[in-house]
Amino acid sequence: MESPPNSPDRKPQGFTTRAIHHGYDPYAGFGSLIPPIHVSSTYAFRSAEDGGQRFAGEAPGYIYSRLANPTNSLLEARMAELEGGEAAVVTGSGMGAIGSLMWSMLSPGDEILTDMTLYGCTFALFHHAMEKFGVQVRHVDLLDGDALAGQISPVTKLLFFETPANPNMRVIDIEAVARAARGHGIKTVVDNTYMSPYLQRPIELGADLVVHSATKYLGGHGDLLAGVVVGSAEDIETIRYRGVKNMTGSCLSAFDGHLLLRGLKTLGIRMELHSDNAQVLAEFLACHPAVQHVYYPGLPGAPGHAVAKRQMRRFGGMIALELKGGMQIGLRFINSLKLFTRAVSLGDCESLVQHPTSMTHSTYTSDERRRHGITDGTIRLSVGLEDVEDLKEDLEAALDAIYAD
Ligand code: 3LM
Repeated sequence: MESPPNSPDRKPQGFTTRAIHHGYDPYAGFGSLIPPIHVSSTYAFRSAEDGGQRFAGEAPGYIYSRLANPTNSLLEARMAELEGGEAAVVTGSGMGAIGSLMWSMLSPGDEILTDMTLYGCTFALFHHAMEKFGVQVRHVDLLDGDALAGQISPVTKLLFFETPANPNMRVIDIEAVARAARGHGIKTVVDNTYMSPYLQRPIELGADLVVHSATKYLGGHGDLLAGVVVGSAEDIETIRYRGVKNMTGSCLSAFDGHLLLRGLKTLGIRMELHSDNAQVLAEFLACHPAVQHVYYPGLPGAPGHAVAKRQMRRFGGMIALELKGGMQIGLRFINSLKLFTRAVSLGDCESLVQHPTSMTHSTYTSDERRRHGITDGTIRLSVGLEDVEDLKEDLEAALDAIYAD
């Protein structure tokens, strides 16, 4: 007799099967194929004592949706499964996830080590908020395998990085860096937003915690803001009850939890198509005479190509480029595009283009951007799911217009 879909004696199922089915039994309850959206903000206690016991963690049951919600619990179980962690907590945005993690795990006097390049608001959280409350932030070049050991001190608590990094596509060797950090008793946190668990699973490579802006590929349709942290059951409990519940209040609406469950079902096929399209466009851009540099780990000559091949399934949908002539030409190029939409965010079906210096990374001063490897001429493309010939034609027309001048 065949064992039921989620039974432990079944052989591991593929990524997309789990993204569609994990943790939900359609035969239970009313038999609805699609999990219900639980809209309740609060939950009835059977007795005063039952309520007290739930608060004390001595009885099971929901209390209030800022702590946990049944729709979001399913999403959390699915995200933990897909990232290979024990548990997960979902939040109201990616910054809600990163903030809840940081505020609950760090104290004044602690130090966090991080790579040179970070998404603009993460950089601002670290330098404009955490430092204000006595947490030290130090940047290390994590592309240099030996740099980390020399920077760790007795107050270092966390190591945080994005790979590939937003916006310059630096590829960090997760396994090597996590091994070095673990040797010093430090937890490694990876922002996996650019990849999604379909393309890269940092916990399997030794990281302790993974964060996402679920606004991006996980949702996949540009219609919600959300975040998630995945890690050990103990760390997630701390982040949920100290960080989300008491410090940030950054909980997720069950309606958005439902949209995320829907988004996850097509994550695998979307990431395949994002990767197919981006590879074609990166190769096209790399050969165009108007282009100075293309940063895409799927190009054989790219600096992170060897590490990327080892730790990613495919190379994803994000490309950074610089044009000959720098920022002014770059802005003209952005303005000439017709199918790529001028907008921040990423991971949507629609292809997007933006200018990090004046947009996503304007939280850095120009001096900081120079020191952290973000050039003014950088243009970021989030390659969507449109037909690749149409995208190529759009890029080609905009570039040819510039090159003809
Ligand atoms: C962006 N990024 O366009 P939310 N981590 C990474 C991210 O790229 C982001 C977050 C966390 C962009 C958003 S800029 C105003 C728009 C690697 C977000 C934060 O809080 O869900 O936006 O995630 O690069």
